[in-house]
Amino acid sequence: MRLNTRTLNIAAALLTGASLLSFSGAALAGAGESGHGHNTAAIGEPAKASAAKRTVQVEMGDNFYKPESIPVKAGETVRFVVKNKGEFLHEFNIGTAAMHAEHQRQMAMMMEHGMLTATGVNQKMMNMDHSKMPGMGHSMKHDDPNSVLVGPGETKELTWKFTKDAALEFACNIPGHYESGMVGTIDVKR
Ligand SMILES: [Cu+2]
Repeated sequence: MRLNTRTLNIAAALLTGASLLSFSGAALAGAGESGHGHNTAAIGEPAKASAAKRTVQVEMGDNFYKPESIPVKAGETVRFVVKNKGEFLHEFNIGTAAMHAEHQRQMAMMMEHGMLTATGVNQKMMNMDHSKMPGMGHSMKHDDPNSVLVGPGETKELTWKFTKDAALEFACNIPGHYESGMVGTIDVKR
């Protein structure tokens, strides 16, 4: 385990002030929902690919999406086929701007603890018990139903049912990527 001074300093910096309150609050809230850190009911629900009448192809690069906006209808089930043409690991995550901000903090932790690298997922580190690490619950895993992590050259799928009107975003929450443009809009309208 890598617990040098730098790790601790960065963890401490991440956990100061307001972020400490919101991070531990979210971790507690997440503990009751079968290990998932997010309450996804507000944005819709995961669905089977066979339930989708529409497929949207999404291309990811370093660091952008094509297309940059995807309009959907409330009640529609959409199958997203996400191809990573870049050289780095990227995420396709459906959520509100607030959910992405929260997820960015978690992914910064996963990166810092070696669970994620610039090019992939370290399954051994991801499966370790992280309960002794500052700010990390033992259920800290990248297993959110509204997200896929796609390695360089890989293609993955995510099928989502959008239940009600909402201004959502698809985003990559790997540290630095959202800020450099890996975010697009999903307008859900009746
Ligand atoms: Cu990315």
